[in-house]
Amino acid sequence: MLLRPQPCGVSARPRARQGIAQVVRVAPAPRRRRALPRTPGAPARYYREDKASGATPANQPPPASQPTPSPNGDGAAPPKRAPKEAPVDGNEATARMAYAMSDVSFIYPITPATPMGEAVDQWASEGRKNVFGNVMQVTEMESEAGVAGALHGALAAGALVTTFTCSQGLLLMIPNMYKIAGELIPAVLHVTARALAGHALSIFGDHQDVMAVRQTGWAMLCSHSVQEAQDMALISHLTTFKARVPFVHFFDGFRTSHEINKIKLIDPEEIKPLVAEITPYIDDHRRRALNPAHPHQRGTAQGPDVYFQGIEAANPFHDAVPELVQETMDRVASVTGRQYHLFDYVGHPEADRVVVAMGSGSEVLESAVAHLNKLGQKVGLIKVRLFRPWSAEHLLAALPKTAKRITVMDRTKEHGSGGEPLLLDVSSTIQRHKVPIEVLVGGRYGLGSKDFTPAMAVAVYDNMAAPSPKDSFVVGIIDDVGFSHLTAGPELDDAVPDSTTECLFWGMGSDGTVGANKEAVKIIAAHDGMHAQGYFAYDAHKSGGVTTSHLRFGREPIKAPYLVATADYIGVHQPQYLIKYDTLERLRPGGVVLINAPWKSLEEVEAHVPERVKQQIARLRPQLYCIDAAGVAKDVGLGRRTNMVMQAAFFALSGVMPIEQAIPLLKESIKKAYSKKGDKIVNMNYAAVDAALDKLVKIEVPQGWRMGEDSRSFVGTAERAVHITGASSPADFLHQVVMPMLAMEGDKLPVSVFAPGGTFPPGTTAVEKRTIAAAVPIWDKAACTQCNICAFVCPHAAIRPALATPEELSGAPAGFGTVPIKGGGPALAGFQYRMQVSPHDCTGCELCVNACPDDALASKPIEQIMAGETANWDFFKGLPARGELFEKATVRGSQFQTPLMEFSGACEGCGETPYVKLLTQLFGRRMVVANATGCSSIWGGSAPANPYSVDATGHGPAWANSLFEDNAQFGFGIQMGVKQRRAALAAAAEVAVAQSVGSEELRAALGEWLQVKDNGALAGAAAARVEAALKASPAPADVSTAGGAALAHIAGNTDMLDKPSVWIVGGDGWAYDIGYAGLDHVFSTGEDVNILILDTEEYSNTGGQKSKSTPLGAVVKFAAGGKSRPKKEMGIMTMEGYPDTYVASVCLEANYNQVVKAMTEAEAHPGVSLIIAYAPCALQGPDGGMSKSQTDAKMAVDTGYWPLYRYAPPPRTHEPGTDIPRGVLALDSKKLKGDLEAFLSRENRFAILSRKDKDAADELHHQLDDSIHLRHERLKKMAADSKPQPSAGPAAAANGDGAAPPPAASS
Ligand SMILES: Cc1ncc(C[n+]2csc(CCOP(=O)(O)OP(=O)(O)O)c2C)c(N)n1
Ligand code: SF4
Ligand code: SF4
Repeated sequence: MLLRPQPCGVSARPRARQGIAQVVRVAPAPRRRRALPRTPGAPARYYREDKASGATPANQPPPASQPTPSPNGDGAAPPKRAPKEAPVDGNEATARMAYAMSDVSFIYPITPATPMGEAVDQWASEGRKNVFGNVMQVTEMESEAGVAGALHGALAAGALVTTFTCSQGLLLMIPNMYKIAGELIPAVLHVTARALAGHALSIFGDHQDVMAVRQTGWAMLCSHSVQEAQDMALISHLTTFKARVPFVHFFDGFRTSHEINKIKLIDPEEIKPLVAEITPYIDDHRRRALNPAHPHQRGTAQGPDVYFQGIEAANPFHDAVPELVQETMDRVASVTGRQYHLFDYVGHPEADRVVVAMGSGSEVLESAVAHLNKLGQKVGLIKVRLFRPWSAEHLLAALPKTAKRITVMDRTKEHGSGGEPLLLDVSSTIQRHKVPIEVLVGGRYGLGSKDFTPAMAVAVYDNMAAPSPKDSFVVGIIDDVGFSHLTAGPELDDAVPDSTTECLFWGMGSDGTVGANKEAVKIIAAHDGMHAQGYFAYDAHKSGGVTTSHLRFGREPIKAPYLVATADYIGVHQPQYLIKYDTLERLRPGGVVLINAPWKSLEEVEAHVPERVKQQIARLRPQLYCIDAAGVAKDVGLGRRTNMVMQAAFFALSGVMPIEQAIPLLKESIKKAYSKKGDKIVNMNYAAVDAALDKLVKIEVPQGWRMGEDSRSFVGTAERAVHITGASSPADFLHQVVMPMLAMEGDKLPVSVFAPGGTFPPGTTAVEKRTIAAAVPIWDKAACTQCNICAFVCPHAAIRPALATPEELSGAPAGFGTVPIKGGGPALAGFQYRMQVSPHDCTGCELCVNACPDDALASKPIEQIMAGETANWDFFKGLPARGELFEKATVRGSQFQTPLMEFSGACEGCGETPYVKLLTQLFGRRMVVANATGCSSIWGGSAPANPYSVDATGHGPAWANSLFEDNAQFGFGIQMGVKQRRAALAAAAEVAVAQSVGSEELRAALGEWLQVKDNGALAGAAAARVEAALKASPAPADVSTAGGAALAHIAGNTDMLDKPSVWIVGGDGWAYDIGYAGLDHVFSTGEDVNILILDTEEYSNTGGQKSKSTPLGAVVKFAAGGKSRPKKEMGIMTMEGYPDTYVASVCLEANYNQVVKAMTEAEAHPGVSLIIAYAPCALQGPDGGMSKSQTDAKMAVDTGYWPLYRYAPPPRTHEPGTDIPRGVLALDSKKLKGDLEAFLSRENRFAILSRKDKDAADELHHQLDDSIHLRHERLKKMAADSKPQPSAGPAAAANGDGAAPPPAASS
């Protein structure tokens, strides 16, 4: 083991500094890397000029001009002046060029492309000018289909238009993409290439989406790095006008879009000459536009006589694209000095093995090429830049004549195809041009952002050298079903330059680690001669999840688009992660480890870390440091914000730059970030930096410590997972899949453990045990009045009432205090009551503490109560559920029902989850949920965490997510399927009864069931009787008779006996915008479905963009200047447009009873029901955080900002000659009171505009006030006009399900 005392970073200077008490100077071990020698005689890059065909198309596409002379032999002129260098991510790099080159943009959020839309919206709102001197006009549309339509229209009008999207969004654009290409209109669409939703949704990167549009006729240009994202964006914009072919410019989602790297920025000023060159083509584009001054018609319908020829007429334009792209590449190179080609070859000039690849993976392959050639092999790589139009000639020109074996790497999968798309293109080129090679194989890698590393790339080249190479292989996963995988060796020593420092940070979402690391990248990259790269990986939790930051720093450019594999520095910012995850697995021997913990000695470390970590310390001999960041932050007044402390410690220990230079830069960045908040905050952060350096503690690990010790106690994945979950005997799926995934080791799972089709079992969050609360509520039995409101408001189902007999309590832990149950009559006599918290599942949001009307809950630090309350919770879980003793449809009674949605991954205090939790308490055992994509599909369905669970009989919500845009139709389809199956079941029951088959009990039970089968409250009991009778006398085997067949049918479909309760759930972005057309259609059908809109008044899941529910004056993303139009009145529109729909507007945190009533009534209504639920969200920025969101919710209702009402439609028929019945509207928030401005000033989304532009805010708030009063008057009138009918109240009238009709406003 090497232990030379030299810095792990690029700075060789000692990091000695005044005032680091107790710190032994850092002396990280050296990297075990050697500088890469150049392959003798081989240039670093090798490109073969291709021969243009020379033919000029007859029907006049613009000819390619003469290539610009290439002053340096490589086609690239040196840049005129030193370009500005800056750390940016791929999205920003692209958006800068898109903004500079376009006048109009239509946008819609989708991860990971959203930041590009946000950037252009922001720049436009600041009045930034593009190269044409115009401020871009930016409009958010209702969906990507809408974006594509608007794009087409603006283009047809002659505008310069761009947009940004990926994945499902790109799929929605396909119809218009055909149109735009068919009409030969120049445009650029920037795509962060992302996976598609198939067996599961994935927001991560691969090429499935772009491959799904390769047939639309758009040119497709691929960027392989952050630098290229900028350069290819520009090349696309410049070429499209000449070519009259629209361009998709794409790069890898997350890997490139979200990687921060130091690049050479193109100054929009310096491209003006290039723009001047294409001005005639831009003018042509405008002249071709639809214009009554010189009209023409387009978009005609054509018959068999001419349609075909019309398509072929465009050929010359598409044929000309490759030359035009190359020409633009050359022109751009003359300005930037960076020369690209349609296919760039790198590697040995006489390579016998060549890989063809596209995207960031090619950068990884390039490091393998360097490594292998250095070992004396002859390998090469062709990087595909222009994918469409495919230019076989240019590919062949780039391919070394010596190549005998070729592998094509695709980052996509096409089930059932003869090969993935890039492979097919290369194959056809090879075959049609009769290229004499021995082997051509294809492989897949990197789907859904699976890491692709240099060692895997080496495996690809090794495969090619084998006597019979694997074809259609995968790399990066273990395919133990088809055995198609290649096995990679150890990671390479020389994949990054020797001078590079690699760092890995383990943080918790919202603890500031990621933000601090982004700042560190900026600080270091700004340093002369330094390069920096940052990549950040998150888990699926909305908050409190794990983040890992992968940072690299060095003196040479960093081309390493993969995770850090051997870290010189590891920061463990949450000490519990040492137990939960294998945090040190990627540590380089002798590297630096910093743990955020108050431990001061090796003994203390030993006492707290698991055996596995001790073994790693013994084996890897890190330089180990601890810091009590929480203590430091508290002392300087920063409370729980430990990020500045950890960042200062990082600069002190990592050695990436001398500490005496780093500290002033860090302080400068503090000043920049916090000066708006005042000197006090700035000084507190300064103090945190200074104190951090003083409080670092070096833990000396003696030579030979624990070496040679028995490692049988080594904790493996499963054991660690058991530790996390607290489970004692993990069942198969949990053990094999869920637990390794929870331990962040899903990457190691083989194909065979997954259920094909992507299904996951219920209730897995119950074993997750995140333990993220700093303090949890403890119950005061003397003060409690047993209202159950705390449980009612808890978003996480982490506090629940217990009911037990004295006998059941005999084995209770000592701390399990109870009191006699209050009320409930004889049925409850003798029962004891308790309110129990689950300390591992509570998020510490304090909603329950603030909601308790009796002050019977107080937050206590988790370490004080953990042991006792864990034992209490475990005991509580063993008590019988006693929901049946209570009336469900009450606030108190609902909380005695076991929630069948628990411990979701939502943010602390989320306002969406309590609604869904309550639904499961009311109807969970018979619910089917169609869930739109959005926060509710992420906290509700991020594998392996499934919060939907089952009751003691195994019944519980069946949950599915189709797509964001089609959820209403999906839920409607479920209902139609259910309806058809139940109709067949009813028909069979009728036959069985009529033909007197089966036992007498069965026939009686069936007869009864037929009476009540559509009544949700009664069908369950009748179903149980049918099932019992069937069990008692099974169906006869003879299915040849009608009666026998009917009985067999009933026996085979008992799961349809109880009435399914179909719920269509989603956010306002879905309901008001992208899914509205579907929703509207479902209203029109009158079918028995229930719709719940979780209305956060913005697109929460993608970071808070504007929806049509966003109110006037709110500053959200895509409305940087404040929303200037009123929100859509979904409830009023529905009541007026579809009066037979049940409609309720509710706010759980403001009126508990009303929401229970509304849900009960909605479910009982036999037609369509709509509940619009006000859902406080962290992104609204309530004053005091989510723990105080209840105050905001109450003010929202009091001021009329959020009205409460319930509308019951009239009966569907009425007696001739009587009055036509009307629906009944109950306005539950009758009077407006309170001060609207006081409410608005509590919420950052409104307050932000008041701070920025008081006059604009006053005006918009005034308009908002007016609209609230107008709506209130309107609702009052609607309520007064609606007369209660004797038979009104669909619930009572239709099925007697126990729900009272809403009272009329007058009653
Ligand atoms: C076609 C398509 N476009 C965009 C997205 C990205 N996307 C996923 S969720 C979401 C926002 C959801 O907002 P909302 O419906 O209000 O629900 P919330 O997150 O607020 O609960 C968006 C834009 C997508 N999944 N599919
Ligand atoms: S603090 Fe929040 S998560 Fe914990 S029990 Fe209370 S409401 Fe539930
Ligand atoms: S709705 Fe808001 S609070 Fe709830 S999970 Fe989404 S972002 Fe978090």
